[in-house]
Amino acid sequence: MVKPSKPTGRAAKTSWTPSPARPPKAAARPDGRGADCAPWPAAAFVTAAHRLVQLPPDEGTEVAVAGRSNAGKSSALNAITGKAALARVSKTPGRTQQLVVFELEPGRRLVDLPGYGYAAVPTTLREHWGTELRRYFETRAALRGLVIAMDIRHPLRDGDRAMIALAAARGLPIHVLLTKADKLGRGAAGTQLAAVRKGLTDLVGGLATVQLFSSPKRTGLDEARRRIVDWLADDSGADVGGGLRD
Ligand SMILES: Nc1nc2c(ncn2[C@@H]2O[C@H](COP(=O)(O)OP(=O)(O)OP(=O)(O)O)[C@@H](O)[C@H]2O)c(=O)[nH]1
Ligand SMILES: [Mg+2]
Repeated sequence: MVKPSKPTGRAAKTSWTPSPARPPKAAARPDGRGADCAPWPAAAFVTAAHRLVQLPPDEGTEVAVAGRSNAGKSSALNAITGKAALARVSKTPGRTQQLVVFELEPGRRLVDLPGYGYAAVPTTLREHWGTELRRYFETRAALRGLVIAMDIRHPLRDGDRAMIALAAARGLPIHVLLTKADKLGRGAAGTQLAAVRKGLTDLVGGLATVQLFSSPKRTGLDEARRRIVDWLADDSGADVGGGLRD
């Protein structure tokens, strides 16, 4: 067996050379396409709105994020923005019952919609959000797309379908994150991904896309970020009923 020789001569003078086995970390890129970079270093909470009139002015662009209670929406928001404490993660379902607005950069927002499907939310509050969300989708000119977090083990429930219908009624693109993908094996996750893709195609044709996602394993971050970056960059005007009037 040949022993590795000690560094001598010229090689010994070199204090450090990068090992080809461990390439340097990818630099952060503003478009979210880096290996594991946060594309919005200044992402910050703006407001929690109980009514649409409390939202920031309907200018710039925004992406709505929806999901059943406990689907992993807040965890996904934190992972995608690279800010561990941006949205509140809870073990108690049904905590987020407001429109929570985060600004990623000036004029580019994420809007965390109230979680649905949680029985303990009072009926009056549920009705309130039924009405407000419908108006939000019908009138919000800045809205460019809808991200829906669905637990990979329980996808496409009634609430998810209702959200999809709201977005599709306006021709808004939809991107589904199959969250908690780490809870299934690779094969089962792939099977579920294919089934949901088929279900979405049956519902809204080419309007919806879907991917695997896991917050703790950081699976699917780049794909999710890319989708959001692309939507937020769309500065074309939206064809809606003229913004909020009250
Ligand atoms: N294993 C696993 N657990 C997750 C994942 N995402 C979220 N969780 C856990 O699921 C629970 C709910 O996560 P949240 O991110 O608070 O879910 P949410 O959809 O925002 O819930 P509400 O706002 O209460 O409706 C927490 O205990 C998280 O740690 C994931 O990708 N994998
Ligand atoms: Mg939440």
